Amino acid sequence: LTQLQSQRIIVLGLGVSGLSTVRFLQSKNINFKVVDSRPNPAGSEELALQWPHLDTYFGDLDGADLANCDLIVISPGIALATPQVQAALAAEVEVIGDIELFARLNTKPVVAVTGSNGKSTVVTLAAEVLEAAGKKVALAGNIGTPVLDVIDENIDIFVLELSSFQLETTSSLTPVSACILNLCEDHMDRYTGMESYCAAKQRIYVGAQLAVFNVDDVLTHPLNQQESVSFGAYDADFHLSEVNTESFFSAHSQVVLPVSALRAVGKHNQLNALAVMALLSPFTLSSDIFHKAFQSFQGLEHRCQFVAEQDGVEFFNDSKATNVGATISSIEGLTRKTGRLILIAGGEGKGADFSPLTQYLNQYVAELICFGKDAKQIAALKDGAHLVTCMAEAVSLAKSLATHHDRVLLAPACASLDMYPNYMARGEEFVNCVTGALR
Ligand code: UMA
Ligand code: ADP
Repeated sequence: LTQLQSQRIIVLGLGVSGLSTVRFLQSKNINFKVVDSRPNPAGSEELALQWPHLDTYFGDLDGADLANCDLIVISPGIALATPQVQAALAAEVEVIGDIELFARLNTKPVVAVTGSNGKSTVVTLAAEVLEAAGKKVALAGNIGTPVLDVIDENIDIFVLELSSFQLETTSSLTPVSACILNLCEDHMDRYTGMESYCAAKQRIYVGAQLAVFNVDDVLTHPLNQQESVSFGAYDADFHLSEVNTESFFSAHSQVVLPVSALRAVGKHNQLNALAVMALLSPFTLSSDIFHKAFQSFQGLEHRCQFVAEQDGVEFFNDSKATNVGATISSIEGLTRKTGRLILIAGGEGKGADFSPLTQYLNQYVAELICFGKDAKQIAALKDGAHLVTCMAEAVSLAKSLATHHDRVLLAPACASLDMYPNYMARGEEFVNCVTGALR
């Protein structure tokens, strides 16, 4: 803190994390300037209301003089490759994120999770298990609550969801355990390819006391020699096993608790549960505690969530399926012996290659309905796909195509930002279109 007090600091980006950095630095009486490339950034109203006298610069970063300071606390939404940020780095300005600031100041244990899919589910379940064990837990990071908002709270353990963007600017985190759940193409508009995306994710293991990796996803395996445990369906430290036709979550070949204890459905959630057990292994919790938390955890909103049933047709909202991998796991999770699957997809594809979807669209999806910016690219993968212009049309068409025992799934494989403020708004519109028309 003393060092921060003597530095010329720029808080770059005024969204949720920028505002939180402002709040934190203000509370410590540290001086700084706020910069955002947008003329009217998300947090500007709150800033004007609470701290009208702060030094600010909003607009083209060319005029922001980023190279003329000691430290930039950058928001995750701004790429390090931004030319003005590169110029600052070349001028030996230190550029860190809010997670790095947190890591330098925090003294409490941290459990950290990254991956392409399942992060929010895993951190939430992990936090609930720790709470069931009587711990005071703060759940923060990419999930929504910025870490600096909770750093001063009376907490036993921090459970952090970390994005690749956040990891790029973090180097001092020393988690008790850290996990990369899985890796599939995402955010290809920010990375030059899978290699640089994976390299950002691998940073989570660097200071970790225990690396938790997915045995079936080689990209998640730690690159360096370090203490590690694996999770996965079969040949892993934390795995599934069958005893007298019943499935169990097991650790090192010892049965821990029945899979039926987990209320959240789908094979991917069983893997998420195994990841939680592996991540929390350093805390030596009893199986009763896992049992209790697994039973009460219902899964998160907008993730493969059951919405309604009408005339024997079930509707599921997986608006959070914002990349190809998530949509594939959703299709697999909802494929059953009876009835057909009708998929609604499309939106902002973030430069992704959709071709891995082809096999799943043709094998498991009976009708494909697409809308949004990159709809045509997805529709092109399946003969007879339908193109519509909005959610209301998509749901209405899905209803007219569906018959008894069919399932209608919103799993867009795309971000929502071409048409909605966020994936929640998209999921809510789906739910409204489904239930509104049901009345
Ligand atoms: N932006 C500008 N100019 C700026 C600053 C930001 O145009 O000067 C734009 C960014 O390009 C981006 C948007 O503003 O489109 C928001 O960026 P931000 O860095 O201001 O975001 P915050 O509001 O601070 O929220 C961030 C995370 N957002 C991103 O990484 C884009 C939130 O994750 C996170 O919950 C929050 O910090 C608290 O830690 C959201 C997210 O979409 C949920 N994450 C991505 C994902 O999960 O796929 C990585
Ligand atoms: P994240 O925070 O990484 O985006 P979420 O828990 O919010 O992860 O889930 C995002 C999407 O990924 C949802 O569509 C969900 O159904 C799917 N999903 C969850 N866990 C997994 C997993 N282990 N593997 C693949 N997909 C998953």
